[in-house]
Amino acid sequence: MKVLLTGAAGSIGQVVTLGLIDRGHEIVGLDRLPAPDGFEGAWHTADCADPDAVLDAFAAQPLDAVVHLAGHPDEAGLTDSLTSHVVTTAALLDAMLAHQVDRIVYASSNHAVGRTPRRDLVSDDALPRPDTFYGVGKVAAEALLHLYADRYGIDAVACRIGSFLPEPTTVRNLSTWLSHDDGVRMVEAALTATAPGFAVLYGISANTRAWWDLAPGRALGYEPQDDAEHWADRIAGRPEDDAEAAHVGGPFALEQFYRPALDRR
Ligand code: 15L
Repeated sequence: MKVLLTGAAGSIGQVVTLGLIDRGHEIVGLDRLPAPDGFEGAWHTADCADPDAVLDAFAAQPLDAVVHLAGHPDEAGLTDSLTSHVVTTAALLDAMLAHQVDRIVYASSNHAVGRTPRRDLVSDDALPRPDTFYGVGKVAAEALLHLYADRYGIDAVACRIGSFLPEPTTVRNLSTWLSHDDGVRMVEAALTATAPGFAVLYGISANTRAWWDLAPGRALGYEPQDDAEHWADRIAGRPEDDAEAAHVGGPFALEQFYRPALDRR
């Protein structure tokens, strides 16, 4: 498939770009930053929050699908979070309609349900329960994807990613880890699943201590191969581990992240 991949210069973007190219896909990169050294495909240096720049990128070549990974990966004020996650998604969805592109894979986050108390496995029928304004942005972006799926028949898979890291480094990561290889498997499954409509999957590896249900992902063809448990003996406990295990969003659900929604002069 020929895929427009936003955030292609970022930490997830670079890994997913290489992984999809290895699997025979063609990547058109889009990022506010220039292409990383060694990237040889088409590249658009642009901000996804700018609808005209996004339309220009779509007009430059035909596309089969979009993988939307761009966005500030951390907590911020509400206005910035809405721009980073919702406005960017809106610009892409409108450009998709204008250019008859009908598949988008979205990098949502576990923080869309992060304030869910840690008890049972959380599945795709969990109510939105963000732990931060970052999480609110992800919930709202998912809602927009759902609206476009219902109105226009777009296929939109929201991947609620756990902790995308080379290896797990904390006790929480033993539950939340998404390995680089599984991250590529997840995106490819979401790109190629037959007629998913709007769907949610949890982007974690096949962790023995998983906090989220892998069944929705498996139904779309995502078969994770790695397990954070392999690192368990090497991970030292920290005083904050218990607090981080109270809610599935871990540290983002703690009081240290409380802040006013709007920045004031
Ligand atoms: C995320 O969605 C964030 O982008 C990342 O910074 C981590 O906080 C990760 O979730 C996580 O929960 O470990």
